[in-house]
Amino acid sequence: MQPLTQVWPDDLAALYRERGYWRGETMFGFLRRHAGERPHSIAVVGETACWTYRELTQRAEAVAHGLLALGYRPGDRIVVQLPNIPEFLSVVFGLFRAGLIPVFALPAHRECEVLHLAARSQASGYIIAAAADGFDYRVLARKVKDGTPALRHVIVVGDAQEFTSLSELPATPVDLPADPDPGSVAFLQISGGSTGLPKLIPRTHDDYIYSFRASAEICRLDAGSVYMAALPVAHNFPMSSPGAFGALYAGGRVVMCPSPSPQTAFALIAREKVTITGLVPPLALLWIQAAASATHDLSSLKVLQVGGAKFTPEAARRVRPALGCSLQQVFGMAEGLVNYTRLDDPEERIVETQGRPISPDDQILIVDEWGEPVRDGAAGMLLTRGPYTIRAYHDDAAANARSFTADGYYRTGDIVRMTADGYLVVEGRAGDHINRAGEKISAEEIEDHLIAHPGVFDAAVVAIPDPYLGERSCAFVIGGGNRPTALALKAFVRGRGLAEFKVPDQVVFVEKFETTAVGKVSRKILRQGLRDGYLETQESRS
Ligand code: OOB
Repeated sequence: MQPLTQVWPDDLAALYRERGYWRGETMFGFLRRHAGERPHSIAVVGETACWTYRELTQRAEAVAHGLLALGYRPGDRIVVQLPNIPEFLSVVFGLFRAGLIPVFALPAHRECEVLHLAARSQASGYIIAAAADGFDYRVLARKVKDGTPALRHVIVVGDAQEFTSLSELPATPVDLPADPDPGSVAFLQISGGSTGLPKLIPRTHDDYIYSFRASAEICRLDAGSVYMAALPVAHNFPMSSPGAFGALYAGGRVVMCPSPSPQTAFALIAREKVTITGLVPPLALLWIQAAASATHDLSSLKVLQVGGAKFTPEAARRVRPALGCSLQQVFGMAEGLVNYTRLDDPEERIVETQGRPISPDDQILIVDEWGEPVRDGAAGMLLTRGPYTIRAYHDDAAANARSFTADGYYRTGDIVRMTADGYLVVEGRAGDHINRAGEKISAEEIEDHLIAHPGVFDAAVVAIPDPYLGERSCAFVIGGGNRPTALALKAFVRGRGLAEFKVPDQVVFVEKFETTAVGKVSRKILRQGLRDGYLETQESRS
């Protein structure tokens, strides 16, 4: 098996330890500590379940025992695709306890993405819920199993059918392994993905715990805090910024919200007295709108975090009047760096900027296209390195060569500028991806699927500004002999087993793509031209 590593240069690793960022704790270790210190405090609440720290820890240990009894060994990788249910935590902490490596898939992922994650991580297990949000994950699991010979078990929360039920894992007594090295990789997170399919991000116990411990401090979480995971909790934002893990680290309570719709979420906020939650911009807009006629008591909510995509100042200004809570902007990435506006920042800074880094040792470079630092206050490409930003993706030499500089900076692909007081403002992206309501879509990946249709000669996918989603996807398509209708083409892409959010929102057929005199043009310039041309036509129409 391809070993899992994440290595910082020795001098920096020593500095990060000396400064107290990396404290040698492990993911299961901190939960066990809480189970000892606050056994009867509530750790997690779902629609139907409610577990104390002791119960969560015991359930996690049972999962660890069961998986080892099935024959799994420390270091084995297990794809986890679970919705926002308490079992997400018992499973993931169970994997940590057994020394198994969770590979996080989002509930929206379908066979294309899951097959890729399973293959790239060399997974031998796959943990799903029977069904969620009207989708039967066992149907997906059959396809994933067929395509992944190394997959030994599919483990199901709920009715397992032909698979293994989580509640019926073998109870044979087995020895649990010793705690892992805190510098070792704890799990594989997935990238927002700017090119191709999601890349795997190895995060260590030390670096990840630092990121959510410090995030919890910035957000002033304590044992009285109630964090609601409204976004899919496997995503880095609701998981660790400060997210479910940060809330647990602070000894607080996690509420698993099955849907971010105002209807479901408002009822849970009122019932569980939620104090903080996080949303992507389109959902924040929806909540702002719905709050006007809401009958639920939302007065417990102190902080609404918004991140994952740019939140416009106009929308940001509406949060407090509509929801009666503070806004915190969060600009982060699964690769590491997370920026927050601080709770005591002046309103203008909270509304106008995407915050500043967590750590005094987050190094930020803003460079021009030649890699030279821009002048103060000018926009440029954001590069970063620091105590919780990765130095390499797992098993992907090409992506590593592209995404990291020789001296270890991660090229975020984001265009930002820095204010005089050190806050970042996101201006756009250098890459070719569409940020659809916080879901990142790779233009390249979708073009590949479109071109696979026999009636498609060529395709270019671009981001079009959208008042609700921030950006939506538009596929420009040159038809071949038997040109499909737009609807048929969307159905074709959907049929290839992609996450629904990746199906182009719009398909525009064109005769040809403009090329330069030499007949060559980079797809990046091509996409830009198509997008600009399209936007101009729309303007002249309106
Ligand atoms: C978060 O993580 P990912 O890995 O899904 O996506 C990262 C990318 C960033 O590089 C940037 O392009 C975009 O998402 N982004 C934002 C943003 N927050 C993320 N763009 C503009 N404004 C923002 N506030 O999306 C993520 C991870 C941890 C915390 C928050 C978000």
